[in-house]
Amino acid sequence: MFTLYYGPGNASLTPHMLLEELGVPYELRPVDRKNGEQHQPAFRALNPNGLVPVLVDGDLVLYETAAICLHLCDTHPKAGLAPAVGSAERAHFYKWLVWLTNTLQSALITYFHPEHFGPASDTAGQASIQEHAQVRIGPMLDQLEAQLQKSGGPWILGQQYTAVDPYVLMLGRWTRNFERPARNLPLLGAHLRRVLARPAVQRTFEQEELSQPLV
Ligand SMILES: N[C@@H](CCC(=O)N[C@@H](CS)C(=O)NCC(=O)O)C(=O)O
Repeated sequence: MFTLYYGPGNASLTPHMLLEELGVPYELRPVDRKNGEQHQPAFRALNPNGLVPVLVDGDLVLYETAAICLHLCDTHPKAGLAPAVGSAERAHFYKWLVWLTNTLQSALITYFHPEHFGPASDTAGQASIQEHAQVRIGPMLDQLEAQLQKSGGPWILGQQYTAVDPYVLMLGRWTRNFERPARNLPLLGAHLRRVLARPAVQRTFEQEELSQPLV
């Protein structure tokens, strides 16, 4: 039995979508971020970074979204949420998963947490950090658009739906209030809607009570 520590729409959304996709038993444990539960000793004992998600699988306590995705793929190989180990497709799968977590997600965190990069009291400075983050993120979304063109879709890697697809939906969703959101790119927007239409994803969004616009 898995336990997923989560916050609605947070980085935990991808592991949650994967758990629903796998159809395995799991328990959801909300983290009260508004009241700083992520900084309390009990949570820090699970993740010393004070960040969600955390996945507990028996004696295993795991943090970092991409690591959780890989663990879920590895423990459920028949679900086909990752290409075969050793294949070129698997190598590209690793590349996209790592790029999503350390490049696009990281740039999005700059946008959502400008106070990590300059004094919160400097309103103009904070706005400038956010503006620059949006400018940096634009070409990253273009890369996803180009990959869908190259792979021919319907999924990021082509014919196989893998863990990178819900990851792209989660991060694409985070751009929903941008001047140029992910949904406005033709192939990427269609991809987000395809992922969103999956029954497992619909169930996840309902459970997290995510409101419109969904992407
Ligand atoms: N690299 C981490 C980042 C996770 C992350 O940034 N989580 C955010 C929510 S989306 C969080 O828990 N923030 C708590 C805080 O900033 O205090 C991962 O992917 O697991």
